[in-house]
Amino acid sequence: RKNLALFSPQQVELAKVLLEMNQSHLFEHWPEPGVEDDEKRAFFDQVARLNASYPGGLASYIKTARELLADSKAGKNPYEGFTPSVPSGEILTFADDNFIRYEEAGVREARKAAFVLVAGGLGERLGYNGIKVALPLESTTGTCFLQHYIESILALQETSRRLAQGEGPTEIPLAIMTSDDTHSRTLELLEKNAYFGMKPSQVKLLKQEKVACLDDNDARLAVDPNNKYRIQTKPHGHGDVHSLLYSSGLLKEWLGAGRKWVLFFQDTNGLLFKAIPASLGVSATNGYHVNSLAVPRKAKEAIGGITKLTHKDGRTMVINVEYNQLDPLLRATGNPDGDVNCETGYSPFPGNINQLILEVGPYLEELSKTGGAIKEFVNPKYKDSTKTAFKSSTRLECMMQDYPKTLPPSARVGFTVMDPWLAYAPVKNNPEDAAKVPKGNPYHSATSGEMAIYRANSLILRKAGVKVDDPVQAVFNGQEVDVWPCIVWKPKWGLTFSEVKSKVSGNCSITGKSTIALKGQSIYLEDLALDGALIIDAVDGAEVKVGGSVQNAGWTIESVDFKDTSVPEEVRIRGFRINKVEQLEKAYKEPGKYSVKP
Ligand code: UGB
Repeated sequence: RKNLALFSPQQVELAKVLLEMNQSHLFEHWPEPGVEDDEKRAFFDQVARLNASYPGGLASYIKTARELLADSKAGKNPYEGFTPSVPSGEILTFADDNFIRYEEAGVREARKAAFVLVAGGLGERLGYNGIKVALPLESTTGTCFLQHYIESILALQETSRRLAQGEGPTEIPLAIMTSDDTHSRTLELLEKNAYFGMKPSQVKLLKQEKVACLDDNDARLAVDPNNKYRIQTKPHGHGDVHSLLYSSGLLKEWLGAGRKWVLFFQDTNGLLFKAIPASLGVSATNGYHVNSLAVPRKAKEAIGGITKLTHKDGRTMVINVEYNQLDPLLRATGNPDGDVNCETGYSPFPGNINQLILEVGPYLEELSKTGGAIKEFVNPKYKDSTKTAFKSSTRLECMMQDYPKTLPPSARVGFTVMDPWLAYAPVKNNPEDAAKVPKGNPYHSATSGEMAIYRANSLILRKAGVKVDDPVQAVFNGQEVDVWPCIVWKPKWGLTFSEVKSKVSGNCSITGKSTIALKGQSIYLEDLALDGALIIDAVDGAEVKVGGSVQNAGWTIESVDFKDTSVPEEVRIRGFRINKVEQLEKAYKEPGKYSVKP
């Protein structure tokens, strides 16, 4: 009270809110006026930020925290009254007629899309020191995830624009959710690389704020151990993306500009854009308000399961059940074996890859009611079974895939299951943890993430009629992987199967030791027999026909030990490097017609 004169009326209001919410301990150690006044004011700056960035403000945060902490103490099951069952959704098979139809529909819709990348996470499981979007998705070209994502969106934009013949919006916007942990490094990466070819005005960065930590079951806010004038904060989770899109006005802007779809995606999945056109086609064709992308899931794999939940009162919803909750939920509802594979070798519950496609209109309508608030959870680590004290402070968390939880039963919520090799290869686990993954389950490491790119591209070219040798097995960083030829291409070379197919003709073959990098839109493979390394770079407007027999010593893959700190971190986490022995390399910098025929 003695300090009150130091503060603005808004700051006094915030102090009142805190006192009303039983948070007087925050001021207990404050000295007399005149001592550390700037620090006291800085404390209120932080409180104002915490208050403004949470739907309903701090009072609402504390109230929800008390309720959730009481439920947690009582051991309340969040799925009380619900029985899980396997939902039905759209199951796609790469390159069949149905898939091609959906791809065509998706590409047509793409010009009405907006993309949202959630990249605020530190990636604690991976333990990489940089930001994850700066990691190369493969080391043949060294392209990083962010570059690949932007180039994929631009390729989609170009193809969609051509199909629409200039009608409707032409630029596909990209929003990136960052956090204090990733914001400046993400911006720097974009600026240093001229936004990887996207217009800077096309990209919007939305920074998520952390939320206040809680010290006890009464939701007393935790004082930062390093500064008594700060509240300790921790990340709130990827669910923040909804309130940010709403409060920033971006969603409204997108709807006003005629956008129909928002596509959410995560920081490290190098395969994702191969699945985007077809799944957007599914959304458009089936009129889904919510479409979650999924892949067959191995039991106990650390990805959530898409589940149909039926309540005793008849309510149903199709929702992600997070990987640590699926097994207990199944056991508690008459499935004593819990989360196990069925006769297909996979869990019957499709695996959530956290790629969501939402229809903008109904999405904005829903957020206008909720302000973007997503159902939260709390996960305190208790000191003992009395559940009265925590080992360390906790906080509320939320997940973006929980958005459908507040939707009315009339909402059209669906999902699309893709071939696992086509759609999902995240880089989430560090080498030591990946090596411990049960045999047959995906590693989700930098090693498997890169190998999955080569496998998918090999399988796509096979479908397009190219003879590609079988893979060989190798072990890197303790993980057994299939090594396919290192085949990579820029998204503009072929984002859909039809595009890839249109660029390949005659009898083409690629041997197991080969590498091919196609960096240009109009590169055509005609009767190419490749046994070695071939790199073609062509500007837009340069049409290059590549054929005949290309043979050289090629590029080899050399093992690297992840403990060898003399090797850069992004190389050693994958356990190998590429040794560029010999290659045929051609670059075409001027438009024109060219032919490579050694
Ligand atoms: N992220 C943020 O932007 N902000 C945050 O505060 C936290 C994360 P993780 P997680 O695909 O395998 C999810 O940590 O949360 C971003 C799904 O919940 O990589 O353990 C972060 O930058 C799960 O159902 O994953 O698990 C990253 O881009 C399953 O689908 C993204 O959010 C799993 O992903 C995901 O964060 C999966």
